[in-house]
Amino acid sequence: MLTVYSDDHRLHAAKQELIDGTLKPAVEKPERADIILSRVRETGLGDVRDPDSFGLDPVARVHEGRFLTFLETAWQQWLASGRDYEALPLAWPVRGMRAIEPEEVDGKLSYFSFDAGTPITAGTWAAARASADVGLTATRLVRDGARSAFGLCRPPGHHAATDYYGGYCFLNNAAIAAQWLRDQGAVRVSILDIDYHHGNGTQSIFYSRSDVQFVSLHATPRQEYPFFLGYSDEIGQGAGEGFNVNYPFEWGIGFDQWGKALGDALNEISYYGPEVLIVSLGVDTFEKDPISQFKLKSADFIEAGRMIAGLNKPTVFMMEGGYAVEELGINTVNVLSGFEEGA
Ligand code: FKS
Ligand code: ZN
Repeated sequence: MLTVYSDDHRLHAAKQELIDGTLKPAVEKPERADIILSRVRETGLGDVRDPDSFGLDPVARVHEGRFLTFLETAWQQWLASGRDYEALPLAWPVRGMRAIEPEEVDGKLSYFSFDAGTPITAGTWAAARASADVGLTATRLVRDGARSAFGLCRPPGHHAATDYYGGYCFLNNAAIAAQWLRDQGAVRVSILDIDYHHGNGTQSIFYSRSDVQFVSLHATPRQEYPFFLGYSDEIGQGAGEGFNVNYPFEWGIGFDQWGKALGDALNEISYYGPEVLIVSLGVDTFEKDPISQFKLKSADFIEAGRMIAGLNKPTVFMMEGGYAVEELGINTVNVLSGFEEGA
């Protein structure tokens, strides 16, 4: 399996993030991609190549223009307003308030985000664009006939919606790739999201559509971030009804339950019959993940990869979360090599 990787992920390196009510060293950090890349090389998974630039057009098919303009200019605005640390939002338009885009950068940061845990730095926009190109390049390999490819995306994407960022995500790499496949003529695309957190951004982007199916296994929003989406009664709406499938779980589950749900999810996808499968691959379901509460073991990721291969679909893997840095490379590549064994 080929891996697509860009060094430009380094341009996004937040020093700190808001965790447990205090600023702590960011868990979503460049070392994550480094360790995955070295494991890819160590295990001989396959060659590693640079992404090609797809320009902004495929990105603008998913995200709103004013949101993209904001991301592109946010750091300059932040500097111009006299700050030079990291840009964070502070207040959101909740029930009964007015969602009107403010003029000042502090207001815009809030308007275009949904959490305070996602800092914008000098290189965030460049890194996010490179990450989308990584996902698109991997997707094109599969469109051109590869059985599978791995987009080592960083920053991740599944929490980003058409017009807001959050959860360490700025551009929704998987959604951009799915839309690109549709624009290239694929009739149906499925996105299987196995990150520990619900992919609220991806769900919301395709919620009213039948041409992209979204299937997600994640921690229940009753207990876990992103808290406000991811329940099992979210099945899609209008033309999209029946094409959104959520499997929320309580804290503490292991592979017995998770693996069973994965089997079920794969049946749903098989029944839908996509031309291509995109996997939003997070390994923060791991038992030692520092911010998560599932109990998957390293060997379970091999089995998950095998099961996904059993679908027998052209498959693009795109990196999302996973924060147990020591085992992050092993767990990620376990999914990919399990897939190759199963294929
Ligand atoms: C405040 C703590 C809130 C944010 C968790 C974000 C999870 C991100 C992820 C992704 F795949 F997008 F990277 N926790 N800082 O793992 O879903
Ligand atoms: Zn996650």
